[in-house]
Amino acid sequence: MSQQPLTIALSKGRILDDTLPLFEEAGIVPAEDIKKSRKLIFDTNHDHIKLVVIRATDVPTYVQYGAADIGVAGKDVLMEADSTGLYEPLDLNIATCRLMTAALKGAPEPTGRIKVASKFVGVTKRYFAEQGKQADIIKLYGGMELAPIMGLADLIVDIVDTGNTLRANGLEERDLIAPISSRLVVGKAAMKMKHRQIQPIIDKLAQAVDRRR
Ligand code: PRT
Ligand code: MG
Repeated sequence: MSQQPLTIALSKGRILDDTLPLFEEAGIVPAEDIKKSRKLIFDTNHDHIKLVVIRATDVPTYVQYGAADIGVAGKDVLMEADSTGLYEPLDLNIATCRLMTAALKGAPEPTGRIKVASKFVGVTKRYFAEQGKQADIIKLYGGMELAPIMGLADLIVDIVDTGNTLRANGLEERDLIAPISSRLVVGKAAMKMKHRQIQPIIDKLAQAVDRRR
């Protein structure tokens, strides 16, 4: 029986660096060097599997609308996205980091109405609401570390890995919001319609993740 075509959406940037070796271990290899190409769509060693390489924040959208069947995205992006049309069957345990609050080193814990700068507006709003704290969320698109220095915000919510970026800017970690890693996501419609194709891919990736533990 012939295989239905399958599209996998990969997050470009730092997640891609960890994704490609894992996919190779699971037997899915792009037909050309993705990092040396400006193309966005790639054939693979499987006739029926294509890869698309897109902005991390766009991956849930492609998978949710069924334009891609499977995706790889950071948990931070998934927490911020509306992921009602998605299953999240596998933690790939790659691109690991932490979603944290941070403040100027030594600054007192802010009280009253707190100003928080982040690009993760939805997650930040929910987090402070759960804490029972009043917070004004200020949306930024990058360089969050600058906000407390410039007096724009008391706290930031950002991704931390080694902590070097915070330290270099005179900031320190405060509270852990969530440990982050990249996840395999599958569209709910795709899971139903293409289960026979998709399940073996989930299984192979799960084995590759296990072998690394
Ligand atoms: O950069 P751009 O705006 O184009 O896109 P992007 O930021 O969405 O993509 P990219 O390639 O930066 O990848 C982001 C994804 O990688 C996130 O969604 C996380 O799931 C994951 N990830 C893992 C990280 C980090 N580690 C990480 N360290 N994303 C960002 N960082 C940044 C962080 O924002 C901070 O500026 O690295 C800095 C902190 O690192 P340390 O080591 O100094 O603490
Ligand atoms: Mg980035």
